[in-house]
Amino acid sequence: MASVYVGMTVDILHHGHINIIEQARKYGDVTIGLLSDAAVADHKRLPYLTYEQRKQIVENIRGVVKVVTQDEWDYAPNLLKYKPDIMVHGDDWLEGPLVPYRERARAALAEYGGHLIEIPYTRGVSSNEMLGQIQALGTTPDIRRRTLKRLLAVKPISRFIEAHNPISALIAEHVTAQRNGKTCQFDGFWSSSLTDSTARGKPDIEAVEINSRLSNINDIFDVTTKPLIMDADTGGKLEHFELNVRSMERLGISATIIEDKIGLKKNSLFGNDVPQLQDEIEPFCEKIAAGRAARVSDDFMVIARIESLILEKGIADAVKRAQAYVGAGVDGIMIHSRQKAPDEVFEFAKIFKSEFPTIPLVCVPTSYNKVTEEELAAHGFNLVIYANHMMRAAYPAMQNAAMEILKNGRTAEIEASLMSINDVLELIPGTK
Ligand code: SPV
Ligand code: MG
Repeated sequence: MASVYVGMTVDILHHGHINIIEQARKYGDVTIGLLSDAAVADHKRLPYLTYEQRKQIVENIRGVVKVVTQDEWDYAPNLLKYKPDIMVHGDDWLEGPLVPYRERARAALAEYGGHLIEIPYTRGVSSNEMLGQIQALGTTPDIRRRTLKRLLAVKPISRFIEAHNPISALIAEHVTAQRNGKTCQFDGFWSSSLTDSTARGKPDIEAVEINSRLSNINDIFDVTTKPLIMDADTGGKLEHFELNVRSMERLGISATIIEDKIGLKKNSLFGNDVPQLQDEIEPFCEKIAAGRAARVSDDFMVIARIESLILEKGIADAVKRAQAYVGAGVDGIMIHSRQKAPDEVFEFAKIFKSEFPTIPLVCVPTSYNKVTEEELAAHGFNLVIYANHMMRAAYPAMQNAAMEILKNGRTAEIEASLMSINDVLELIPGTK
């Protein structure tokens, strides 16, 4: 029997997959190259089903003799490794973004004398369309919550963006862009104390009470499916933090980040320009441990944010605190800085990662904004948070619109810079 290779993701199993396997088995014994979560997450949204769940499904499809892991979006490495006589693929890759992958697969097959068979793509079915339907159906708190840990396990660096209301979250949920031949999207949302406070016209001093913030997140969760990390400021009193962890976890929030400050909290980007106090190590460790003990599931993460660099206490203080917080069981560390260059967070990352290579490291590059995700990943960061950019993008546009209406006594002048009513209808399903 000839050996036949078919690469697949199989998140949402449909008759298109069955058709292709039915066709493939006419040529020989079918091996499915099942794309790993990492391979998919590099190009698309993380699959809803885990690799193990997807594998279980595929192994039980008639005609599948073997399942191997395809660790890359590119088929070529597996073709060269397994050297199947035949590779079968749908003809949907004759045009569009998959063309370079087709070329690489052809070159790999040519290297050892394998053959490519392209079969007509099954009409009227598309995983992408189905994905849209799943998004319309929504998700559950459990599935949403555990997505962050899955992302951290497979992506070199995950990217989260601030969302301060459902419409900003909807934009963050759906927006995609092409970069280096890959489709990029945001992996999840940051519920920022700064932008949640600003949206309510209040200063960022822990004045917006937790129930108001959770209610806002609940509204965001009504219309989105991606995971969310909540900025819980200092975490408040230990006893309150324990209760709040329960509420956050129940809602489906994936992680909370608490900062090691005490007293009247001021926004970190002010640094020592305003009076701010850092907590002692011991009580903050107790708060971390209490928050973790309050969780019901292991999926919810308590991440500690170190403010030593913000308060100009130096790298050694930041490292000492990181060691203590890890000792208290923390699930991740965020190192914050308000420098214009990333040098000090890179220095911290180097020391931290050499001691704790598996503990997720988070950064918020608001001030050192020239650094790229690739550079951050290369220096050991696992998660980047764009902490306030949706808010800062929206309000100047509103201010300008309001001013132009006043100036002109009508709206014609600003129409071209506004979202069209059709785009509004497109963004909000069910409006029409
Ligand atoms: C926030 O977004 O509220 C943060 C990050 O805590 S920062 O504003 O940089 O302090
Ligand atoms: Mg904050």
